[in-house]
Amino acid sequence: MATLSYRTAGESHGKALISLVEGMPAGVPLDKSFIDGELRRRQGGYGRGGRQKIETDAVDFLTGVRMGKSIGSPITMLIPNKDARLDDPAATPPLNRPRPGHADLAGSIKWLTTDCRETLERASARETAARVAAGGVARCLLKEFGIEVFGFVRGVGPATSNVEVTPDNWRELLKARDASDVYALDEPSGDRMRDFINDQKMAKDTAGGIVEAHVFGCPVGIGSCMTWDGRLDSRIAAAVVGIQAFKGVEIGLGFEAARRPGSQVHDEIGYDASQKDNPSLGFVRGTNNAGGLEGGMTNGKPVVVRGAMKPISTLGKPLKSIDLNTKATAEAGWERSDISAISAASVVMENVIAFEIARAFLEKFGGDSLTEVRANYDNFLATARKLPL
Ligand code: EPS
Repeated sequence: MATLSYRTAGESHGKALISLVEGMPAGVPLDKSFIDGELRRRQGGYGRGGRQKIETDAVDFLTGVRMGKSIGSPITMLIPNKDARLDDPAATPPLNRPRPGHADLAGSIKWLTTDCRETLERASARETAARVAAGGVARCLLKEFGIEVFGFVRGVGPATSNVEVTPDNWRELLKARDASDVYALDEPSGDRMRDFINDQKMAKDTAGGIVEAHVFGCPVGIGSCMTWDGRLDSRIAAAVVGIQAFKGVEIGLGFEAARRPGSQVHDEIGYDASQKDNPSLGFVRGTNNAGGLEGGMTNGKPVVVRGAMKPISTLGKPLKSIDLNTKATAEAGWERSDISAISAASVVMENVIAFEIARAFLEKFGGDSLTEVRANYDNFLATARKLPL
């Protein structure tokens, strides 16, 4: 049985994006309307550029699915690009003036060219549509076990929301997020975020921000402390900083934990027999500063992750750069882009995290079919409830 994994292919203005997911057990209902809904949300958000008016992203399942369910074979999804023009040199002209912050300079030197075009076509965040599709497939599995993921925008520039997210209020907050064009949780902070984006637009500048995701319903014990790359927090961190333009990741209290004494960081442990049938097995905590992960394993509390996205590197008022052909000082190149893609980034982050949760989930409970996975899951929880054995 293959480990759950995915690959993407495709350029921003090539024919299509492709997402290839391997290792999904047979029998998992794959909800195309849910996955397409996530792709639509990724296209949305306040401050986006003209590209999203051209595209209507949706997946076409090419392989691995029969009658709406996985059959255990590799799953391929195609997302066509309407704005395909990669082979037209007039429509995708060379870009010789690298944008500070983009992959342009490093990529051009690496591939021994002075045309940044080929690097930027693959480096573009358009590729995140394929990651969202892979995450969407993973979430179809997680949903079978009551595991749900909620992502939103915590802040844009200096505008931040202080709304607390809990297992009891997140469904209400999801409605607020879906009513917000910046994907914020409350209107006053959403207004401030929008104002900051507007200010950057007026100044021909760009905005970054902080996105947050909460994963509810994880059983205790997925991930492992046995190897550095088996730790679920190390995988989540890699998946998050692997998103285009992400520069930082925090789990639970994150960097704040380093500033406090231990007594104000660690989540005291209790037991509540009335909750023993939950995936948390009844082990309760008054706080969740660990963000649901201890020793690289889920501890029964929600997994909480924040990611920092830098501002988009294509500026309407370009920064100083050079012409790679002459080495003379020049303004950086300009391509159609976004003022802010932070709302889209929240959708990408929640989906790449979902994929890592699903991967670790199948490492613990894996089987060739959903029926086998369910038996393994139920058996583990039933046995853990009997402790001490
Ligand atoms: C994006 C598509 C791109 C950009 C943006 C994100 O489309 P285009 O280059 O045709 O306008 O809008 O990409 C970047 C911010 C970047 O730096 O490449 C998308 O679909 O998310």
